[in-house]
Amino acid sequence: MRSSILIIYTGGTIGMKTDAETGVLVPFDFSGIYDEFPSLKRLNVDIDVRTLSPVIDSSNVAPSNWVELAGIIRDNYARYDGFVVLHGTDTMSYTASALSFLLENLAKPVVFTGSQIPIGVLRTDGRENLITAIEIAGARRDGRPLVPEVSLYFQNRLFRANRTSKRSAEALNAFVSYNYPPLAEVGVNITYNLPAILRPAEEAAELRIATRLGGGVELIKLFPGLDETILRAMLSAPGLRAVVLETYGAGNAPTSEWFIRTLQEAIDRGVILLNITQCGGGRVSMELYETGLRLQKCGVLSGYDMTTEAAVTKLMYVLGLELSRDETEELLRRPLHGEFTD
Ligand code: ASN
Repeated sequence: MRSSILIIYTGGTIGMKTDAETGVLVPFDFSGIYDEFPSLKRLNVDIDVRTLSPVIDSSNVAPSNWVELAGIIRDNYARYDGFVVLHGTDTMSYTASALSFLLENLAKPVVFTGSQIPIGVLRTDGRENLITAIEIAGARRDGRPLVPEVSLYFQNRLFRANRTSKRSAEALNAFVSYNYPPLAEVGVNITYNLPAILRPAEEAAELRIATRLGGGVELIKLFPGLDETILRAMLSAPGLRAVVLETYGAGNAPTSEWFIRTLQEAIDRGVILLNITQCGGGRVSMELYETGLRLQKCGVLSGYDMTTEAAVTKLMYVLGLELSRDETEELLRRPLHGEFTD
């Protein structure tokens, strides 16, 4: 049985090609995808393309784009078996993480990909990324999709999207997932890691999307020498509702009196503090050292082994639900879409 796939092109390097006459980079027209890649006809999929207007470099992506993307997927959900989102690499992990929260009850594949070299340049990595992402989005076994979650495919590996980060502005294997194994590895064959893939709780449940993301989120990365006045100013910013605190190692921070007091005052004013580690790999265990325990005691929440991208977008999603403080914290304490291992 053929699968039908909707490609949503948002912008980024993958959508550029060299103009044969002038030699400059011009946008690639994905609606002519079969002319550019006749070999796609050999895949067992029917492809439609939707191009966002305007297409954007992913540095210009804003939460409103995430809501727009979620809306496109919802509006086309019944008509397609899977979705491929082509996105600039710079903020792809943010968008893909956000979509993992916004798309509630997702039971079909949504595969993000992009490229480091434009698709119309001879040595591009985009061609393989695109073709394999399409194949994965359409892959089924016994009539059911093999990867019914939001994923990110790049350079031979398929990851859970909300576990990824862009790690290189140069390497073609630009994305990492330090704390969760690949959902699939691609060599001569595509080998799926089935036990690692999320299964929808209720396959027949209707796709719902959240359409509001909360503002007032701040990201603070600790470093030796962080100034009291600056930290106090950051934690007193008007409209501040939640902070992702990137701490050291296993969730550790200075024990100095002023530092703890400044955090405590923010928490007492109702600001949520979520502790993640600035190390790429590993997790927050605030009970391990005195330097973590002090944070836990003043009400800082553990982000376990979450990426910065997942922590920021999860906070926006949860704040957008406008729940009580207790309900908000309850959603932050448990993984909603496999974004951390507790
Ligand atoms: N600046 C580009 C973007 O993120 C980078 C890329 O796609 N490789 O849109």
